[in-house]
Amino acid sequence: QMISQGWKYFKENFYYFSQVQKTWYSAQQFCMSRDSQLTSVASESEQEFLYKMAGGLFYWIGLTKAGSEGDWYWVDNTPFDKVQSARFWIPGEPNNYGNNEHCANIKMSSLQSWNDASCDNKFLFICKRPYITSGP
Ligand code: 2F8
Ligand code: CA
Repeated sequence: QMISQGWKYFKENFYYFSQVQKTWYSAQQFCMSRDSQLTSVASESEQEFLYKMAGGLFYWIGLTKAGSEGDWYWVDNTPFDKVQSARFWIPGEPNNYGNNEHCANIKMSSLQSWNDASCDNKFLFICKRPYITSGP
């Protein structure tokens, strides 16, 4: 059972808060090996759940850039809403520091908690897996 393996349940999904640090890509590979993906953040309540659980430590989330424009997207294919998501960045972020910050993490215990960082950095990470039931 997932709970006994350390997954936390919130609103139809299970979340895994790692205890080891990995690069963004390696973290996503780990999540996929557990039938999950680095977490998306699709609502304020989900963001609140995640930053509170993160407790001020740095955790990779499933947000990265694609294409020549470097548009942000969720690796689990949740549509990225740039307007609704703007409030979740730390003020001044994303700043693409050193022109090499193409992955995002939760860095602050605050609704405004996201930072863009180099995908090669090793951080803790959060996997998300939908809870599927067979229905009524
Ligand atoms: O001041 C914000 C800035 O802080 C660091 O760079 C000095 C962060 N780097 C990493 O987390 C690797 C930047 O991403 C951040 O914008
Ligand atoms: Ca940054």
